[in-house]
Amino acid sequence: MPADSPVVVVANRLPVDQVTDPDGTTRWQRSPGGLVTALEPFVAGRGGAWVGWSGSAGEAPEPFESGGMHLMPVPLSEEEVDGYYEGMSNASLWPLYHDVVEKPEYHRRWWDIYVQVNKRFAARAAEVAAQDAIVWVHDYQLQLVPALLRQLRPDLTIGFFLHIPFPPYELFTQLPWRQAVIEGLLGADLVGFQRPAAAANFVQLARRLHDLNTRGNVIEYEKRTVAAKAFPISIDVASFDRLASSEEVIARAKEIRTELGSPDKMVLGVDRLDYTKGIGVRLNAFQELLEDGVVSAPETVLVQVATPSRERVEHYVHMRETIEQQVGHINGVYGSIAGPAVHYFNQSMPREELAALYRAADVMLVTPYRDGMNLVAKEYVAARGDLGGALVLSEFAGAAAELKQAYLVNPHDIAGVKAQLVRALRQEPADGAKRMRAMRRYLAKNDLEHWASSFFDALRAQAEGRAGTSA
Ligand code: ADQ
Repeated sequence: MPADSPVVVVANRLPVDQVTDPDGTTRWQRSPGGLVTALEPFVAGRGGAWVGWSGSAGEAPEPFESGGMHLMPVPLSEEEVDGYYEGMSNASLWPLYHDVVEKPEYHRRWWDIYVQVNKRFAARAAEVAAQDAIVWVHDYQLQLVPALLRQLRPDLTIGFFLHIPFPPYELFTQLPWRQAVIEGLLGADLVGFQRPAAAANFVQLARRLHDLNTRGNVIEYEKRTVAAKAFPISIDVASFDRLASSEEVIARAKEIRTELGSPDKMVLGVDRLDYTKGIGVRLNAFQELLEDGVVSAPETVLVQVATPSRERVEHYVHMRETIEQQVGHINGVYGSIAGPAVHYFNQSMPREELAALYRAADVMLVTPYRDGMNLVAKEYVAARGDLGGALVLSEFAGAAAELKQAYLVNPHDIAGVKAQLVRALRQEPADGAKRMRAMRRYLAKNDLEHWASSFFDALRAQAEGRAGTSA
């Protein structure tokens, strides 16, 4: 592949998944995620490239074209998937960056492999980027890429965006390789976060760990400046709204209520099965409300959809067992022949079905202990073109700073969660509609396109500033 891409995205995964058809042939299919939708317009159609892992261990396929983009697969061996992805990324950095909700494990072997894999991603990006190209690196798996890439290609403009929270000094400094990670990020011209507090944490770490001069959100580093700023991610609001208002989805939403036994109230949770998401908080609050007799089943039911995730990481295996035991317990005590109190699905669902569930639910419960943003909360609001429903949202999700009319909760305070859930269940329709309208108005302006273009604009401005200083 020639080194001529003016825009390069570097992310852990490629924007396509390999699928096998019934006749045994394999092909690449565009991944369903929002990131792909957001970035495609900036990359496709102008010779842009995407560097990422294919999702399976072993040799990587040759570079190929898809959806108007050059795709550059990065190979990972079994040992690298174990050390870089499941180990360093998901068992060290993920829990550390989420307020150590689970205890992070630190292993020197994982770190060495993380460094090795980050070098490979940087080398691939350096190969495809045109002179003075813009490179946008994503997320906690690739924090060393900005500096490694700058060493190889000082001509590039490099942006980095972290999708998850960034911890304060007091937590981050647990990391045995804390200086190397900050140095890695300082290779970028612009470092984007979900929340301003995360950007401030990064600036403070650069100042205290590396003794650098900082002015507001700008860090002076090696005769350049690095800006740190919040760019709260969003969803494709209009398309989700359209989907959820389609006749098929509205009909399916009615059908879901009927299939559930026509309950008076339906409460919903939708998450990746992850310990940061606070699924246990919801089950505890709902169980206590049943115990207290404040709600009863099957008049009020909880539907929890939890997509299987990271099933080879030990914390996740244990958490799944605990949740499934609790669901079993609640249904054993409060279910009846008429149906269970909690409908639990350990499945991934198509977008249409998710939209119908959102549309059917009276209350959406989003209770993470810590979450960079939480797109489920935004999807729920986008789906409620009927202005129905109520959102109960953790203060510790990035989305809480934007969806201010939600019923906000502290997930560590079960009494508070119960009280807000009851308020949401009993809200006056007019009050609910007012809250929903305000949140929808905000989201309509702050959609995914807005997120991607603000980041690119800020990155280009940094690049122009750089050119201006060196001229
Ligand atoms: P995630 O931790 O994966 O993302 P989130 O933002 O909630 O969390 O996104 C989950 C996505 O998966 C949503 O689009 C949702 O619809 C989908 N999903 C969840 N359960 C599903 C199911 N059962 N079936 C099908 N789809 C399901 C990370 C960070 C977040 C940040 C995003 C984007 O942890 O804080 O918002 O990146 O930056």
